Amino acid sequence: MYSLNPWTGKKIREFQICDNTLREGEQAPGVAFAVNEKIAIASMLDEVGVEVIETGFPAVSEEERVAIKKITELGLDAKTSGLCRASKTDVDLAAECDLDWVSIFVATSDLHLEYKYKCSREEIVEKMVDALTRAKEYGLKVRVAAEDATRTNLEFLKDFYVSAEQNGADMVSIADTVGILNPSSTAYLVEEVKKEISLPVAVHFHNDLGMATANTLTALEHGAYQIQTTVNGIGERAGNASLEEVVVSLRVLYGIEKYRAEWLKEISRMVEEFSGVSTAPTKPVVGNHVFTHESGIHVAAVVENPSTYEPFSPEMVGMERRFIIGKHTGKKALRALLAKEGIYIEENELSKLLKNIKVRSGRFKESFTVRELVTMLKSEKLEKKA
Ligand code: HCA
Ligand code: CU
Repeated sequence: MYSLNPWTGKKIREFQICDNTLREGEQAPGVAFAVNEKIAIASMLDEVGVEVIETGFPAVSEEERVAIKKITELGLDAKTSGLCRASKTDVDLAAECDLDWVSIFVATSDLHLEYKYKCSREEIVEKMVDALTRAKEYGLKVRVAAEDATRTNLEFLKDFYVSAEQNGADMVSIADTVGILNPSSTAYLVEEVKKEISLPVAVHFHNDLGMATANTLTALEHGAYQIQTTVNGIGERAGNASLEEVVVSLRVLYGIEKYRAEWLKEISRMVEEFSGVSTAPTKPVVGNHVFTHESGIHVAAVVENPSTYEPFSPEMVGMERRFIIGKHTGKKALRALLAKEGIYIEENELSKLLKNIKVRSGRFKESFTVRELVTMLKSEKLEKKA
């Protein structure tokens, strides 16, 4: 079974989402989720239907392990995972948390080997194999992730994955740690890795160049199995591929409806509140401007048929459509918006009203929602103030 991109004919075969908000998202500057917040986010991710939840980084603290255990005890449909360095101690700590999966990550690029670890490629492979072996002894499923994979010598990267496969890994993972791939380099790299190994391939994209969502979809088209996301795209620096963008793109571009998109606004709001990281009004899918129309030309058309200027409906993602009346409002749009509220005014009154609105919005940068305008009309405040 696969889904088809109607424009390109590219197919997406079976895949899963691993959401990383609770681990990578928490690495965004200043973010630290309380235990009850982690539980609430995990439960909501389960509602959305992601297949795997990366619950945290067990070695971070005792408190982190308590939070992870509470999540694993919830009995969610989603599988749980936790991040470990390539260290037996990290794996031992993860093994206390009743997780399904561990993600063992280690950097593979010469840059990281020289400046971070100060060790050789061979030593890195050895460390990874030691940690992997330990995790398999605990009966855990293991995803072996190459950090900074996208700046790693390709031959060495392939050897690294082959070692992981030969030593019992269940999945290998490409981390675009500093976000330097674009869709065509993503396609190339995923295909090269898949030529070498038969394990499922995971991908983890950072958004430093704004490519994370596009790369994620491209990786799927080229055979990646697990894609990683975070809610609102929060994560280190510019963050990661965002859950909302990925879920909606899968629906709009490929007709994949296995995730409950109607929870996306709710989970976005929740993560905004708990993380303290606010979402830009222009943020795709969940930003406050995304279903707000002001231009007269647009409003008049949307009143007739919303799909003229909306690629997907606000209801699909738990949002609402809004109309703003201001400098760019036209007479036709204003008449239509008022008619929707049961208000009909004569032509010359309508012209006067529109003139008033334009003067006010030009002078004072004011704009109104339809409800505000109706209230003002009823109390005649608009006339008096202008
Ligand atoms: C990090 C690690 C990681 C790991 C990704 C993964 C990355 O640098 O914090 O689990 O695949 O981006 O390399 O988030
Ligand atoms: Cu990351």
